[in-house]
Amino acid sequence: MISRIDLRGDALPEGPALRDLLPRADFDVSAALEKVRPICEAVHHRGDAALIDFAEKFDGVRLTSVRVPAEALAQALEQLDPAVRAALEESIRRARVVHHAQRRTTHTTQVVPGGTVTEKWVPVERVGLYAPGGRSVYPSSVIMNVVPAQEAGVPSIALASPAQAEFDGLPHPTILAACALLGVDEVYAAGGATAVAMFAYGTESCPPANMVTGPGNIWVAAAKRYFTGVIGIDSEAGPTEIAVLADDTADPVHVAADLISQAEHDPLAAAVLVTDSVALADAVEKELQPQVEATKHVEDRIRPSLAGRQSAIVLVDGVDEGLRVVNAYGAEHLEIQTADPVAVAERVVNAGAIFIGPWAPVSLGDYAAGSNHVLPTGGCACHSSGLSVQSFLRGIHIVDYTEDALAEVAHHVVTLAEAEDLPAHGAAIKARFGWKVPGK
Ligand code: HSO
Ligand code: ZN
Repeated sequence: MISRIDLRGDALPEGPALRDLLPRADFDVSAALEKVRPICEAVHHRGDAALIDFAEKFDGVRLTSVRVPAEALAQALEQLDPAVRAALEESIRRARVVHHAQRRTTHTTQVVPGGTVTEKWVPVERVGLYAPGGRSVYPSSVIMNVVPAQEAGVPSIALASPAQAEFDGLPHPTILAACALLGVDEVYAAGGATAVAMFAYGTESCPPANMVTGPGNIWVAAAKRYFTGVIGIDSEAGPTEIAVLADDTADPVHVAADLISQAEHDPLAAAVLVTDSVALADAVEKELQPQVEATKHVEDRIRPSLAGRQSAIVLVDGVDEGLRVVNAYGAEHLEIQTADPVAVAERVVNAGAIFIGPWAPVSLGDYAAGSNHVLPTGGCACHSSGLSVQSFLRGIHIVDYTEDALAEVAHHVVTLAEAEDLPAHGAAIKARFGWKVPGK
């Protein structure tokens, strides 16, 4: 059901060569780019009419309005199962505590007497959040997008999610209910690339946004790439990934359950166990069988995910080598199930989020740890972070120098301007001092 990659014995190769030995799904966003181009152009030129036509084509329902009426949000909340409501509220509460603590304060640095640089943090003015429909209807992802935006102080937050034929063209009711719980009242029935284009260009019913965030399939990722440089995006989220770094102290029942938990998302989801214990590898493999058979999404997602080239059990000589492997891989989620998980986690430099020991499974982080579950996939953890308050803020430097402070450094500025053959830059300094450069 899951392949093995045996990296024991020989010394592990460095950097990219090591990464090439590790499993990873193909997620070719550039190929999808050509397909989303006409969709984005249609939304640009025909606005709401294009959104309505695409909803009919892709979601099989003719919309009367792209904007979700307020009554539909209120009704979805009223009809929400009380247990689900309580769980969502707890998830929101915990996410709020963590993201509230991420807020940044204005900071002034005195560079020289009379010369300061202040960095002030300003939220993006308007963001469009995307919540997928179809296979993945995740109110938890609504929370993970909305809470950091709210804690960052974003004044205008809108959300889009695909129209659902079985709900008369409204987005899924649990998505609507989550929006209502979070106080998001601007919601649109738009899916995939059409939703990203709606936010990027704006339409008759939806004003344009400065930034689009949220998970989605390859079409959402391609649309985000299409608009890169035009609007802000979070990341091009690919299929979810779990890596578990474990030694012989790990419980194979837990490890198998955690691997399956993320394989459940998608046939392309990746589940990778890195271990120095053949006994654990054997036990996990044995344990996968009954657990997979006992769960729900077996044939369409879990089996293809575990059997896919993106999943594997990787055997290594020791925890040190395991660390090199997981750092080369840069997993979206990394569980450490070793004798001393805290010390091991300190040596991890590439991961979207790290889950320590036996009592912090990825599922906890998906719903209710307080951490964010929108995390970099596909190795992007080597250069990017998950969604946070910071994602929705811009830092603006405010430069404030007195005449004396400028005079003190004027000759250096003029020298550098001359060295770069930009005399007008130097002239802007000279003009202030009667064309004579102090100190030169
Ligand atoms: N594991 C997914 C998030 C999610 N899980 C939503 C359940 N619902 C990516 O981090
Ligand atoms: Zn998940």
